[in-house]
Amino acid sequence: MKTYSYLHIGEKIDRDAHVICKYRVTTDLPMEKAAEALAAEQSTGTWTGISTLDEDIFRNYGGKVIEIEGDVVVIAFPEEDFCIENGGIPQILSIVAGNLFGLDALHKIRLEDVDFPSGILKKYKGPKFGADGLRKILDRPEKPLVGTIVKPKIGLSPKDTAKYVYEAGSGGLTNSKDDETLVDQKFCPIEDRTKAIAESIDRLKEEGHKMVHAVNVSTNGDKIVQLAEDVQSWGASQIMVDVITCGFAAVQVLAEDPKIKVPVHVHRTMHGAFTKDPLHGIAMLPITKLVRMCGGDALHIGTLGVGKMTGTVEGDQDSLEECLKKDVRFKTMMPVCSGGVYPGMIATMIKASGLNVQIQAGGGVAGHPGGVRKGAMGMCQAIDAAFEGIDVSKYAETHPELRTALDKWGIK
Ligand code: RUB
Repeated sequence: MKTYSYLHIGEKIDRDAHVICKYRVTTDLPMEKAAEALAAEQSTGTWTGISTLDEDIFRNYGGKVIEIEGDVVVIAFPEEDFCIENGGIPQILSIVAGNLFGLDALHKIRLEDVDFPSGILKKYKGPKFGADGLRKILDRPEKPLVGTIVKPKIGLSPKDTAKYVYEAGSGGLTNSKDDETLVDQKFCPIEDRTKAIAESIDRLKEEGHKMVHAVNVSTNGDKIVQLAEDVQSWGASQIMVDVITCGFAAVQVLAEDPKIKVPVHVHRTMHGAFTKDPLHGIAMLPITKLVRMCGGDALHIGTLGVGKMTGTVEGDQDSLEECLKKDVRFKTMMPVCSGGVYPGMIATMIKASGLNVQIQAGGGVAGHPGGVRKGAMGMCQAIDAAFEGIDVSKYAETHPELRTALDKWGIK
């Protein structure tokens, strides 16, 4: 039986006719062998030679190992291996991030990056609003957006949730959102919550302050579009979806629904299962690319090394840059820094992120000794200090809400 080599190192390939994937591989095999096993499994091969593979199939559809550098392997998959209309991101992932994770010969493997050819990219629409659209809605052209996650995550009634949102907006926050575990529990039905929050946001608007609140519509595939449309009809100013638990297709179907006329906030709960190990899983960079293609308007990217969740400055910066890159066909997407955020870390965070971000705090607002409104003020003051380039302790001398926050949580 003829054997085929998937090694094409040094050969010229048309990068715009392939999906190019970069993997970090940990294995006892010689790296060439591991790379070949990977390219074979994800395209035209399997663990043994097969009588049904011929030259034409191999040439047209076989994955090509085009680079090996230390533990990094680059594989180019022909564009024809993908079917976007019927298949989409689920089918893309089955190739670039599929069986390969289970191959016993690879102790660990991490998808670090993926580049798509223009033929695939043009089948996606990207964000409807994006970072600029969100800024326009909020009338906040330059400063970082500043938000909160309503806390406690679960347990508040619709009325108390709406009160929290009103207090947060009165303190100056531009954004608030449901947490990932809240959807439609008995203690806080989504219809009542959305309507009550909409009233708070209308009241803030009458008082001259613009704010949006993302209502979590993460649910089963057969229900998500209807729920999002319902939530919008009840007055939601933004919707939220969990991309990992609901899937990329859920983000896409919401973003591309012509009836949905509010931005889509994308949370990433569960990502730590595959992003945390630097040698195994999937980096946030490919996730970010896919969410932007699918039309997320804002995406959690981490806190650039200062918050409560694991993450590195470099890794989060990669994701942030991918959200805001201009040389792609899609609108930019608002990077969201969230998870254990409090006012005393904002200067450090902004130094690493720049100003085009949404910074949000749950505990860092609701944990303020003066309550939600003062907690929101403390966050806004920390953002203002960083925006104006004033040392946070100095700024706190004339801003008591910030002073209280620094006294409680310190400076990082
Ligand atoms: C925020 C919170 C969010 C995290 C998720 O609450 O718990 O769900 O942002 O992390 P708090 P990530 O401000 O009280 O920590 O954004 O990294 O996905």
